[in-house]
Amino acid sequence: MLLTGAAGTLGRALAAPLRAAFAHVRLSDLAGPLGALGDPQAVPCDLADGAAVHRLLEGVDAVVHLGGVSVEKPFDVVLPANITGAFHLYEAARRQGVRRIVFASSNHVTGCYRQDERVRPQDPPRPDGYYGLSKLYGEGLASMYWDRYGIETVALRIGSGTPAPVDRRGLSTWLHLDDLAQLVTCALTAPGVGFLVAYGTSDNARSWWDTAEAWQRLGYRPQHKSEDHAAAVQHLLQPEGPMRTLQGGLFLGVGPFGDTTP
Ligand code: NAI
Ligand code: 15L
Repeated sequence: MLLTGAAGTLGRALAAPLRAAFAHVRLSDLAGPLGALGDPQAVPCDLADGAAVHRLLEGVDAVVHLGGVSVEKPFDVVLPANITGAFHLYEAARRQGVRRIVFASSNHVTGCYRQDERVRPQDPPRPDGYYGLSKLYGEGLASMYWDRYGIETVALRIGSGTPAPVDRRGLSTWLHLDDLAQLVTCALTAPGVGFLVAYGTSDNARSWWDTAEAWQRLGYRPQHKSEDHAAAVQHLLQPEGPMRTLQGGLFLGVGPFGDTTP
């Protein structure tokens, strides 16, 4: 099994539980961040480098794909890692016979829904920026590679993976890191998923997302409740305007960017 983005926040939280559950786990990230992991077996790879991604997937049967730009940035920053990189990953998966990919999508695919709306995975996407759009592209790739080539994907629209909710928005979006590990393990092992989109959160009473059916298919049962943290953070609000009223929160305050065309 391959874990991309292994040196990132979620990758560092997932490596140990994945290694406990699966026999062979290959870690990968950009060379710089990867050095800090101190794993001699880890494989440096820039997702924008197609030939390197094809080598990275040799002998791999499943991928947890976390690698890429994880926040809102200008399009020319998002493009190579998240769009070209996702294309390289799926194309390498096809050639190498990978059976399943767990794709770290994001709640920012639907970040322009209002916070008083409840969203299901099958509702129309409303991305809140270039980052959310790149995750929508990844979901589209996953759908196409399932329909045409039989490669299964669970696309997890992750909320906010943090040790505890950080503000009122987090009471709706939080994903405890132990629940993340359970969710990713379920996404790797649940039978017959085909192409499935699920939101990734803990058991949050204030959730904006109706994802129960997808969780049932995955067998995911979150163990943590954001409401236990409500008293500590519910007074912490985003600035007034779209950052407070739309689900994407602070990402709505990033951009537009200056002219970044070459
Ligand atoms: P992160 O930014 O901490 O980690 C991402 C990793 O990807 C980094 O270690 C970075 O070096 C690597 N990376 C960036 N460009 C790359 C490239 N061209 N080639 C290879 N590796 C590259 O992000 P985090 O928080 O760990 O998130 C992991 C994944 O989950 C990301 O795809 C992110 O978009 C997604 N996600 C995370 C959420 C969260 O709450 N942390 C919420 C929703 C989605
Ligand atoms: C994401 O997609 C980001 O990767 C993460 O850094 C958080 O900002 C998260 O969404 C969120 O919406 O809280």
